[in-house]
Amino acid sequence: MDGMGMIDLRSDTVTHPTPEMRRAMAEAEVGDDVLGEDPTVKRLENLAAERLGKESGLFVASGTMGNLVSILTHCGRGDEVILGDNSHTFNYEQGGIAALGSVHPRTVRNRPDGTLDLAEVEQAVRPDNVHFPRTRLIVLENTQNRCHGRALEAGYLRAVRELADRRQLRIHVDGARLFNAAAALGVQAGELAADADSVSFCLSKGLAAPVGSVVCASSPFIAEARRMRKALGGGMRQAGVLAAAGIVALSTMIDRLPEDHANARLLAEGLASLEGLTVQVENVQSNIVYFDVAPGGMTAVELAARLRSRGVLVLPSAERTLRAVTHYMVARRDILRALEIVREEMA
Ligand code: TLP
Repeated sequence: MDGMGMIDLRSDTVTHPTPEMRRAMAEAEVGDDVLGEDPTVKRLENLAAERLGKESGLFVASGTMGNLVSILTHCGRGDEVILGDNSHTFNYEQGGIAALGSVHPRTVRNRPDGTLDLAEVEQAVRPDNVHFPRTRLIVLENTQNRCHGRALEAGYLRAVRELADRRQLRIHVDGARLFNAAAALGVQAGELAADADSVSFCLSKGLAAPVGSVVCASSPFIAEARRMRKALGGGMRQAGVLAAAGIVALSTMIDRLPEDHANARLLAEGLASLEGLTVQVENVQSNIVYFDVAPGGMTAVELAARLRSRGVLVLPSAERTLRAVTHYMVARRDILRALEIVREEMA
């Protein structure tokens, strides 16, 4: 529950910084990071890169900026990127890769488990022909937000890597919730980053930092990405005050993610047992729960409004679909309370 007494399940982006983060922010050693002089930003970038087994890291303002900077570093004007039709980059980033980078998006269907079918990806790769754009990059999302927050396994990522190598393509992973994926699969995040050329992950979602994401990749790639970040207006000065919270996020918030996943399961099972709601409980692997209202009854917007009036916030994501996301500000008892309220409103 938050300070206003609301059970806010709209997203894990609503999380507030922890008291330890606020202390670290107040005490952070800072410098001008555009001049390469902020020791706290450097510490965060190194820590993140180390965690993911990459050479270097780059602190960026958001997940959107992490994807944009990465894709624009991989691709030039008119290059094509293959990405899922349910990916965040294709759906929720304003088409920034096209608008700002002249990068051409080519979608391949996301399967319900979040993966792209390898044969379909292979078919989407352009042959060398004067009529076609050049395919440069495959973008994967882990966890896959719109596919129930499903986690992509290391074996699948390896198979995409083989395809990419064979067709001379690069791979970017939008790992906004990469640590949730690792927790869901019981592996280290580095295993899920190993086959990617670049990975971005968010500090400001389940890890509860107030702001920021980190892109991790080889040092030459990060040097180019740093130039791109500056061009996009993302060069930040005494950003150590933000990075300090990110360091606390990495060191204190990862090990507790399984709690959020258990709460999401509890919520999914509870919702599934209610008349008029359907949930694909078997797909709930991480902290995201999608649930559908039956045709004929309330719409998603109507149910969300009713729940809001009772202190429970969820996100309508389609006509009859709602999303609930668990995080550290929602305890098990809040889930039980939310279920009770949904039950009453559905009755
Ligand atoms: N997702 C937000 C909304 O934009 C939908 C949310 O509440 O889930 N990649 C993925 C997979 C994401 O889910 C998000 C944010 C981003 C990138 C962008 O991160 P920000 O919001 O920091 O730009």
